[in-house]
Amino acid sequence: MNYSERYNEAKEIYRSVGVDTDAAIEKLKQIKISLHCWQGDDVNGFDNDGPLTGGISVTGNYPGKARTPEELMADIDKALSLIPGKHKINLHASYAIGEPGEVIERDSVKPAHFKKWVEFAKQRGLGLDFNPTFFSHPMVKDNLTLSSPDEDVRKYWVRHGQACIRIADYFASELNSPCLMNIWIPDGYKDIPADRFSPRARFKKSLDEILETPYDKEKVIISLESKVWGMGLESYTVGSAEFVMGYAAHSDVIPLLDNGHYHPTETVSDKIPTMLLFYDRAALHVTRPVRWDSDHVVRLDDETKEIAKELVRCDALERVPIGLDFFDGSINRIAAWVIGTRNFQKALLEALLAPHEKMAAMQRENDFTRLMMLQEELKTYPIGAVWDFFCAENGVPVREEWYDSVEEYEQTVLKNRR
Ligand code: RNT
Ligand code: ZN
Repeated sequence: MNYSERYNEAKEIYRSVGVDTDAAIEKLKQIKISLHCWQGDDVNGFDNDGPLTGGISVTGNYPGKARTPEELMADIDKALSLIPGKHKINLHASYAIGEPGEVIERDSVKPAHFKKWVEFAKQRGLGLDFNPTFFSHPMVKDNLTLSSPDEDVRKYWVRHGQACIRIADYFASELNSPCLMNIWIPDGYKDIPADRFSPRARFKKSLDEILETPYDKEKVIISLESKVWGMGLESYTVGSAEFVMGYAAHSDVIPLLDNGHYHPTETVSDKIPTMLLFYDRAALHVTRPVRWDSDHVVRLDDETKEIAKELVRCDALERVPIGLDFFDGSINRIAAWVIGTRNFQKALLEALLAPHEKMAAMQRENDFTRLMMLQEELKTYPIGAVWDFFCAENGVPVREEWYDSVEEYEQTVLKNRR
């Protein structure tokens, strides 16, 4: 199939509204998305075999989930081979790799436990991002970690945070690429608390203690992710949006916005331009909430497109690291990665193919009729021809062609994992 012909036609159509498609695809190629390792194994990790806790949950029992580092790495390779561009891998501390029989304690996890991941990233020219894992662990007592009133518990998790900064620093220096280390804690209460102040004061103190750990501030960026509620944590979340905005305003930490972590009518697309007025950077977890923070696979829906538009029209692609955060165990997990990542790339492409300056001028001039007309007409512009060309140029399968190889992988590899 000749993708250039359709592309050239599309190029002319976009040119008529002042959009340069060559520039758009060149820009898209540079945008790194951080692929979350945890879609591959339902957030299990390798450092213990307890249940998933922390107010999050994965449903589905699709066969073939990765059980070992080797399997997870192979699955990531498979997914990356079907996603255009060069990206990053986002790891959780629970994905530490020990010697056979070694028990890795979260409070003493070491860079050495991630040596294999660094080799993996180096061989493929990928960057690594990192997350301390403050969930799915016996030291999470009564849903509390860094805000616990029990000093043994609190201190344990402070040491975990400190250990993770050293690992993030190791990633950045080994790979000579920036590492985003994101802190999210599940701490909260199921029912109406008697004291909302003290847990947050303890969380603040714990963060201060974690951040005393020296690290390369040029290369390691630490973010803090807020949340409105979780399962079993319905009434109170220690790390609320205001907590994160406040802490980030008074420290080197940047805020991270997960679009599943707000009340249903709030939108992260509206928050991005606001945050950019007050913070040098703000990070993202792109996900899809369905009625709650369900972490469904990212679709090419309106809010996803709107988030991408804000990144592009605020010229914020350098200031907003993009990570994905969904986990679905009910479908082929590799396909989930590919669908979600390609969807966010399509959203970015659509954003790059819009004449933002022109439309902003219509808003300034109160020409809202013309603005609505153009916004709607753009929806049926030939983005598909540009996307197909982009995939072909970047050596990945075009349109649904990628699915054949996932099916084959399922038959030859995933089926044997029992
Ligand atoms: C949970 C947060 C958090 C996790 C991952 C696994 O609600 O979104 O980002 O999903 O760290
Ligand atoms: Zn998240």
